[in-house]
Order: sequence, then C-alpha cells, then structure tokens
Amino acid sequence: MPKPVSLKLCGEVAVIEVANPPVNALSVAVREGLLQAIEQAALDERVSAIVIYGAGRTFIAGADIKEFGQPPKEPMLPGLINKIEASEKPVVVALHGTVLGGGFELALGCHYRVAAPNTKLGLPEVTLGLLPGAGGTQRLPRLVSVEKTIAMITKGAPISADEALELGIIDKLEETDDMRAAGIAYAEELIAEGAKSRRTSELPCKAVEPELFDTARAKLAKSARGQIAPLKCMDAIQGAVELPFAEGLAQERALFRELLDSDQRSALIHAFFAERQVGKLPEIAGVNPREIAAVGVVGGGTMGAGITVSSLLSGLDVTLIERDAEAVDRAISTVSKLLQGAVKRGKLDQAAYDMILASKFRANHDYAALAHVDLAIEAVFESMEVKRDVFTKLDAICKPGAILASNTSYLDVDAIAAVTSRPEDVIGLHFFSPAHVMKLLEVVVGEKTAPDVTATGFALAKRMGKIAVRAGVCDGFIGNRILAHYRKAIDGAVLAGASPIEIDNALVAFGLAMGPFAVSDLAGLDIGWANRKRVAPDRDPREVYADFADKLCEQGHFGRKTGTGYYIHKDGKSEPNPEVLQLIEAERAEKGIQTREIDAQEIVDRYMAAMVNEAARIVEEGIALRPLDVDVTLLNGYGFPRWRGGPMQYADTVGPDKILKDIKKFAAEDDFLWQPAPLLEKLVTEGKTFASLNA
Ligand code: T1G
Repeated sequence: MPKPVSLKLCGEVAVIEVANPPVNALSVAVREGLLQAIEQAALDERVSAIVIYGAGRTFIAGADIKEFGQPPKEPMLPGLINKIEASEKPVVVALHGTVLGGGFELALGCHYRVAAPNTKLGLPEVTLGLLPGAGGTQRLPRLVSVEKTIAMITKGAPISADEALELGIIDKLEETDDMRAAGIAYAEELIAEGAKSRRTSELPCKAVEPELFDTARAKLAKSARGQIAPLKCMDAIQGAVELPFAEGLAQERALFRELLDSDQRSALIHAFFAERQVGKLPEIAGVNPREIAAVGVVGGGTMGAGITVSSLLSGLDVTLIERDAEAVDRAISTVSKLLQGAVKRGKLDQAAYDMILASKFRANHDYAALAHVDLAIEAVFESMEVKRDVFTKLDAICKPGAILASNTSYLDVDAIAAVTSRPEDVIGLHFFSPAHVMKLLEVVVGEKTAPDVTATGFALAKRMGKIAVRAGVCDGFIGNRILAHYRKAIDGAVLAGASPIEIDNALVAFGLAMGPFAVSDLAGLDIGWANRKRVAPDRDPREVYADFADKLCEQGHFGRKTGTGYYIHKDGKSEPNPEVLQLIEAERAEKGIQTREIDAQEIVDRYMAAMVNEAARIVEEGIALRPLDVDVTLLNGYGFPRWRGGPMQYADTVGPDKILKDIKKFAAEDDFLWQPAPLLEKLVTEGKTFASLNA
C-alpha cells in the first residue's frame, strides 16, 4: 500500500503531497505521514519554506469519518495542526476541490493559502452531529467576523473560493489545475520577500456584541430544534471570543468529545454512509444503464410537471403529453412557473431558462410525439385502469428499447407491465411531491424488469441529484406501505384517547417537521380516502378500522384545499377543527371504547413501534434490500428527523427489545394490528441490531 503522504524537495521548498483517494480523508496514516513530513522539513537546513497540497480531485475533505466510534489514535489532528502552525519556516497550503472539515482546519493552521477558483471551503461537521474539533472554531473567528463564523459552523454550508478570498481566509486564487506548481511558486515568492510564519492563532479574535450569542442561540433553538451539535458549536465559538487560544482549543476538544459520544452523531453519520451505500446493489453492479437523452412525460399535473422540471434541470430533453389542447396549455404554464422558481432560487440563469423553453421542452396531446423518447414516465391519475390504458398506448408508440416507467405511489407495477409487450422495459419511478425538490426516488423493480433498466433508474436519480432506493412490488412499496401502517397505529391512539392535535404536537416534539394530521391536511385528505376505499375490499375483518377519517371526507372536508380538515385553515392560520373531536367521540361511543390518558411518550412509542414493525416485515420480504434502505427512504421522502438516522437506526438506538416490548403492550388493545414481525423477534432473540443486516 503506497504511503499516503510524500515529501520532496524542490529547490528550497519542501513539497508535501497527500494522496489518499478518493477524498484525501485525514486517516491515521495520513496524519502520521504529515507529522513525519513536517518534522523532517523543519530539520532540513536546505528547506526555507513548506508547501502542502492534495493529489487527485480534491484537497483534504475532512477527517476520516469511518474512524469515528473507534478508539482515537495518535497523532490527533488538533496537535498535528498546532505543530504545522508552530513551524518557523513559512507553510503554504495549495487548495482545490472540496476543502472541508479537518481539511479546512488544517489549511487554517498553515500560514499562507492559495486556491484554485472553483474550490469550495466549509466546516460541515454540524451535519454529522459534530463541531470542527481541530481548531476551526478558534481560528476561523480570528480571520472572519464572529457572525460569519457562526453562520458557517452552525449551518455547515461551504463558501466559494471568491468569497474566501474576499473574507481574507485565502490569500490568492490561481487559475490552474496544477496546485502543486501554484503552491511552490507562492512559496518561492514568500522566500524572496523574506516572509515569516504567520500564525492565525496569534491573531486577536474579532470583536462582537455580547448579545450576539443569545440571539444566535434563540434562532438555533427554532431552526435546529432537538439537535445538540449546533448549540455546542455556539459554546465553542463563544470560547474563542472569551478565552485565550489554548483554553478555547481545550474547550473545543471537550465539546467535540461530548458530541462524538452522542446518539445524534452516530445517527447522522449512519445517514451519511447509508445514502452512499443505498445505491450499491449486487443486481446492477457492473451493469451499464441505458443512454437517456430524451424523456417523455405523460400527465402535466403536479407530479408530471415536477418530473418534467427535474428532468429539464438535469439537461434532458422533455416532451410532455396531456389529453387535450387546454390541458397542454395548463401544463406548459405550470412547467414555466416552476422553472421561473428555479431562476429565482438561483438554480438556473435566465439564458438557460430561455434555452430550455425554446429547445428542450415541448408539450403535445398526441402520443406520436413520444416515438423518439428513450424513457417515458407516466404520471396520470392513480387508477390501475387509467395507467393500463396509458401503457398500452406507450407500448404501441415508443421505440424498441425505450423504458416505460410509472410514477405510481402504490399500484402493482407487474400488473401495469403485463399490458405491454415489453415487461422487461417497465419499471416504477416513484417521485415525491414536489418532484423537482424532493430528493427521494423509489425505483420499483418489477418481476420482469431487466437489470439495465433498474441501473438506468439509479443513473437517472443521480443525474437529477436525487437518491434512489430500490423497492420491490407491493402495495405502497417501502415508504407509503409504512405510512399506511403507522397511520392505523395513530388512528388507534386517537380512538383510545389521544386527539389529532396531541398526536401532531407529540410527533413534532419528537422531531418531525409537521405532525401526520397536519401533513394529511396539506396533501389533501381525499388522497388517503381514495386509497382506503381502494384497499377496502381486501381489508381483513379483524382490523379495528377507524371511521372518523372517512366521515370527515364524506362531509367534504379535504384539508387545506377545502379550508377544513383536521384543522380549520383560515387567514394563514390553522386551528384544530372542533367538529373532528365530535366525530371521534361519537365513534368511541359507538365502539364502546373506554378512553384513557395517552401521553406524548406513548404516542411516540406507538408511532415508532408501528413504523419499525412494518419496516421489519418489508426487509424480511425483500421489498427493501436492507434496513438502511428504509432509513434512507424515511429520511429523504417523509421528513423523518435526520439526527435520529431513520426508523431502523432509531430502533437500534432504543434497542429492538424495547420496540418488541411496546408492540406486545399495545397488542393487549388490538392484537391484530400489533403482531410482532418475525424478523424483529429474531433480532431480539439473537441480541442483534438492524444494523447487523446492512452489510
Ligand atoms: N471520510 C471517509 N470517507 C469519506 C469522507 C470522509 N470524510 N468523505 C467522503 N468519503 C467517501 C464516501 O463515503 C464515498 O465512499 C467516497 O468517499 C466518495 O464520496 C476534525 C471531525 C467530499 C463533497 O463532512 O461531503 O473533519 O461510497 O460519494 O459526491 O473537525 O464526500 O465510494 O466507498 O460523497 O464527490 C468533515 C464529507 C468530516 C465531508 C465528495 N468532512 N464528504 O462528494 O463523493 S468530520 C465532511 C462529502 C471532520 C474535523 C471533523 C463528500 C464530498 P464510497 P461521495 P462526492
């Protein structure tokens, strides 16, 4: 294994190269190599200046996240950076790619900084449940304002090289892709000028109004509700303002260690790796996706327009089909509006907007316009009959080898494929609304779907900046099947004594952005109602069915779209709808239910036990390949709190035995709904976690 750090002399300049692909993470070997190299350069009398740069596509992109959770190994990064900064010989760092986390901190410990123009610099540790633990919270506010420091560290978003230059974080930009040469040239310049070491830690921290920290903390309490890392970041930054450097650094380290040991850190790092693991499937390993250049979208409603825009923004050519001229016009205006939104958000410039509308997007009401497409995506009304009709037409029109995809949220993709002459080319591509924003794409693989069609689904997701999860065919695939199940659990909690607002409040406190009843009001209660009616014929007679949701719909209350649902939505406010409680009380009486106090913890326990139990069944049936696939689905499509890592990560955190115990407790109330999944029972018996199934 070649050493990841090398030292070469170039004239009077010691050149230290870090080569640890793919992102030059600061593994133990890299840290050891850097320490040896910097000590050797310091002792070498031929050396007047030192350059550090990264080989490959990026400078150091941070600590090696794979090492977290293992016993820390010397040399530790803070000490290494202090050693670099203490060098009597000027140290230049040459930056390119994504200079993140410990990589950025190491750069701040060097004396002079040169970067390529497209370099990004950032301290994303907070997104991993951590804080910059190698001097970042102490050195950054010695170069930029404390306000900017707080923004960069508590949000974790990177800045551009231009902004870094403007802020004084870097000294110069070099328009080159040879940062080694740029670093050496800069070092030689500094030698010629007789430049000395320039230590960031010796600079005074920028001044700040004392109330700034309280204001910033108050904002974080709302924007980062439930999360611990952002508030610890604030403590570390405040230490930089109030303490001498060495003490501030020591406090930063102590705070970092606290976070390192936290469940939130392990959940967020689980999410990081799960989102990269989820696309690694044996069935598509080494399988080339089909070339997709032209896409057809059938249906110009909310989903069809969103899918169209997502495709256009990823450079694809789109032909949208609607049923008649009027619907075509409506679709064109919806797509244009969404694209204008992308321009407003800075995702698209005006010239690109004009070019797309002029040459990449067209709409029509004649299916013949789809004869040339490589992929046709159906996004029409959620009815099997309607979808089968569309696929019959697509099969007749589309060229051989074209992929025919359905955006269905629940329906049987095999039944849809069966009406075509090419079931191997049929797949489910389940987008989430709004399709041009939500990252999740469930790739629903039919019995006959060809592997290269599955691979194409994953390649399309990557091109769209989305995360694809493989799902098998069942009612609701992964996410919606779990949603339908936990919805029954919370409706059961309502019948047993909780109110919809209590459920929503408890789950918002748990970390959801919105409670399930508020979400239903937003999405439209008629959607859930239609689904319940669709599955009603197959409903098991043992199911304790809550009627209040249907009764609300029968009265025409569909949520925001009609102004009333579980809430009354008026003048921008949403207040609980008293009529709902009357419906619930009537149903409890009719069913002879003795209600009881159900506190917030029990609401969370029911919600999570139902979610984990159904997810265990889904993994056991192979609908989801691994527990991590369920986590990625719930994190990216259903607003599950990222700092809890997903339902399976949550189950491992509280313990599968606790989940099983809860299920058995609730079974006393309803032993049909609460039947433990065999996989959950097996894990508990064997003392294993869901994570053990992710390998
Ligand atoms: N450690 C270990 N592996 C990493 C890694 C890291 N920091 N970053 C990426 N990888 C792996 C990743 O798992 C994948 O592996 C491959 O590299 C390509 O990644 C002390 C404590 C750099 C913008 O948070 O944001 O420093 O799947 O698919 O889309 O204060 O990776 O191929 O086996 O994402 O081109 C701070 C995290 C760490 C940066 C590149 N740094 N990485 O994106 O490729 S904490 C970060 C990223 C820290 C200090 C603290 C992105 C990227 P595999 P990829 P990409």
